Amino acid sequence: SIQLVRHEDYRAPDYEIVATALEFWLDADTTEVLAELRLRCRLPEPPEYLIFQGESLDLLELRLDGQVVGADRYDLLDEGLRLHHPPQAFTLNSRVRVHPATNTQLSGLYAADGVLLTQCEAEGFRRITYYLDRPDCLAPFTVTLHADREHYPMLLANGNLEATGTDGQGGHWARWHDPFPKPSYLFALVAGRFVVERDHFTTQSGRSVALEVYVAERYRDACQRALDSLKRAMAWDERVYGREYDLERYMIVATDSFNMGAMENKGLNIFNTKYVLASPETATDDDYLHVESVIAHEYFHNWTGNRVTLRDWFQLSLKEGLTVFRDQEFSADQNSRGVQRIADVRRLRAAQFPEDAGPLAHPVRPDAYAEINNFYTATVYEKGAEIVRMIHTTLGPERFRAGMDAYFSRFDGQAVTIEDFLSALEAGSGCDLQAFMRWYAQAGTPRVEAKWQQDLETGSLSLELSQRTPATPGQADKTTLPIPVRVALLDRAGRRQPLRVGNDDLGTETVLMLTQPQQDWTFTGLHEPCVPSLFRGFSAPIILERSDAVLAEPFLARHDDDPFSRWENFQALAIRELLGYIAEPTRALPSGDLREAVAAVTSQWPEDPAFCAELLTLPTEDYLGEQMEIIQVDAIHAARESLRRALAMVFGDTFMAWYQGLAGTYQLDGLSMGRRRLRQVMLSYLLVNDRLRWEAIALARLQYAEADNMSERLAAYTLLVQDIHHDSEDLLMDFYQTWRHHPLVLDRWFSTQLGREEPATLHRAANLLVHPDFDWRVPNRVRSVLGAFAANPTVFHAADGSGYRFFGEQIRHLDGINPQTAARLATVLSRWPRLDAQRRGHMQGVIAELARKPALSRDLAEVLSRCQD
Ligand code: DPP
Ligand code: ZN
Repeated sequence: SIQLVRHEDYRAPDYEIVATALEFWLDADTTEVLAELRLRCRLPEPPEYLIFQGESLDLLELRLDGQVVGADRYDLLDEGLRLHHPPQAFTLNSRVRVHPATNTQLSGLYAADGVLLTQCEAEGFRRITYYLDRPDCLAPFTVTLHADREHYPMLLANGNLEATGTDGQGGHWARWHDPFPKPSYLFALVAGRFVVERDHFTTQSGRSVALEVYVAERYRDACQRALDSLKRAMAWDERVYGREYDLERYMIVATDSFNMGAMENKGLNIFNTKYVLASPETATDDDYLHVESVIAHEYFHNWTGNRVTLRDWFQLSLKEGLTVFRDQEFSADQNSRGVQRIADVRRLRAAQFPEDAGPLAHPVRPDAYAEINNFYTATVYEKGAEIVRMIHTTLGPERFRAGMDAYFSRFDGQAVTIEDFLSALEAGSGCDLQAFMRWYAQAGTPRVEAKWQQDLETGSLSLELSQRTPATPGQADKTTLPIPVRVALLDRAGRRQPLRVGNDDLGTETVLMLTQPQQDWTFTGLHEPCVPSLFRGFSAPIILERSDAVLAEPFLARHDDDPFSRWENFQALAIRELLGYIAEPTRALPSGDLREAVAAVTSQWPEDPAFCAELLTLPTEDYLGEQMEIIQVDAIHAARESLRRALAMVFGDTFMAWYQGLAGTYQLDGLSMGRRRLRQVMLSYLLVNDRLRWEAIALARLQYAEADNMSERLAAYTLLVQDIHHDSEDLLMDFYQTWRHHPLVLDRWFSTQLGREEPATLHRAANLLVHPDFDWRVPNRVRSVLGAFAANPTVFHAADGSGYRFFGEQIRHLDGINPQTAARLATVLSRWPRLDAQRRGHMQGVIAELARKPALSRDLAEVLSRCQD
């Protein structure tokens, strides 16, 4: 069985590393690494042995205080090097060899596109040298890089550049020093040939910071968005948190070969090109938004993650949940707060709610793991961000800020826990937050039930809320949670009413704290009929069950003044309509409530097109599936298509008028982006309107051909290519010919065609895997095929199991190349408990067969084993 690391087994390290000096002789085939570690025992007596983690290292030499260490003094184990009888204080020198060109895991030091670079989080540093590779072991690093000047003209590492020189015979070197003690997971080096786009930022205290983005020559013109976003993020963190950047320069390096989105290495971020590059010709509006938020996210880590780091990997959400919350708030301030919140909740519901409801459910702070890479999950990130948001909502911005100030001043330079975080927030804010610890410890999405009653005579309205959290694997019994409920009461015209409870005047919007299994509140002075608007802004990551849904939703979908809540109720109407249709497919669509809600939107020109686009986008098939005990894959697809068609028929003329009227020149402000998004929604409806379809196809083809930006081009392209009644082979060819040399756009060529919901897509996927431009070593490309395939409900969930089997075979192959990416993709196999009996059997069969294979990675083995529990 699989060996687990457990939270309860945490022990502080026996030794600290006082200073780390590394010297690299870089070469793609064989790189030599010399490490000099100055160690000091933290115990009164040194222990019997000390283990340095190491993986896939060829040890050439080992010295202790200058003396060669005899073979009897150490052992090489699977996990690393065990040194016997370590002295109280000593210097260890090791010389090892590593092989970047054959490192297809993309963890440790690897070669990609002629560049040498590193990824160390979570445990990649041990693939570079023997080390105490744990986040609570902090040291200042000095790093000297030697390389051939022709192939690797630029040599980068963390911190400040101290010296450079030549080595003779075409070699050169550079020495970097990072004065801020850091754990090894934040180490980075990069060697290669780049163009550098530069800018600078003057901090609040007047220091000038050099900003540098390193990209391959062909990407030279696509760096402006990243630099702008970075400067805005730096200014925002000063304004909102008082946090200033601390080194002389901030470097960002872009690579096409990266497992994650990006990595916050101190002073030297390494980014997946997907989240750095943006030009109108190649990037969509969503890409622009993603670049902004990921650039900000990695920047914000400089304080939440780097300056204050983690004691152990169980605390991962301490930096990730907090930093996601920070980047969401940054984006909300840059763009539309309401639309941002809707997007964040969509993501939470698409990825985290299903995770929390299935075999992979785990607390935001897990209790145990086999492979920590498997815990970079939606739960740790997105639900973790929701917990921080609830604390923020509870404290209000000023007290939250005071708490964060206390957190930074107490723990700067330390490796800490989630308890430390809460205690600092308590000290700074003066509020008791202990109950929030339960949100970190308890898995599962709580259900909140709402009931209310109004007495017009006495003018009182009583609201009763109750909570329960369903059992999850390994956690049968659940406790009550502190749940902030942002609430308003709306009269028939949608006006907010004053909130009075007892003698307290709470304004027209307030936050109630639900801390008991059941609680009620009585509001007074309400002589007009009211409807409660609950969980405004999605004030807690729960599922709301309201007893008055049939009455409240149509009203709130039209009148709620909270944009999230209005959208939420609009979605609820659509969901009710779709589930009703699945139960009774002869029913006419759209029914009165939804039709009226849409009519209310379409009766006026869309002043806020981005928000209108959100309202008029139907819930995804996945989200509909989440609403059902057993996911009826085919019925959901059929119902959603029918409703789309029905809405298109009723509102076709308005949709056409909007499509035409919303056209405008390409700009990158929020209004222009919103227009483009709404036009895309309009076009998608027009294509399923029988009367307007031919005109719509012509318009889509024209939009594809004439757009001067990728947002509009890709929107039209995707709709046409995914329309299974339309022959788009000519578009596929044209798109390929135009973009074959641009990897990020070519990824779209791969993924878009796999969105066609027809059986032939299985065959298409198999062909794409042997396409000359397919590369198993590049995660973006792999995801553009396997990820897109698994997201296609019709093909992946084919009733005969062919989709699962095909997918399983590819995962098996990928596991031999890149276990981290294979394990991540394999998590879709956790969906079986909610499938019908036939599909469930097929999916379980694929899991069992995969799990039996020899030589599985620890990553994949753990995911499969948890899927089988
Ligand atoms: N690079 C990942 C992130 O920033 C892990 N730290 O979320
Ligand atoms: Zn992060």
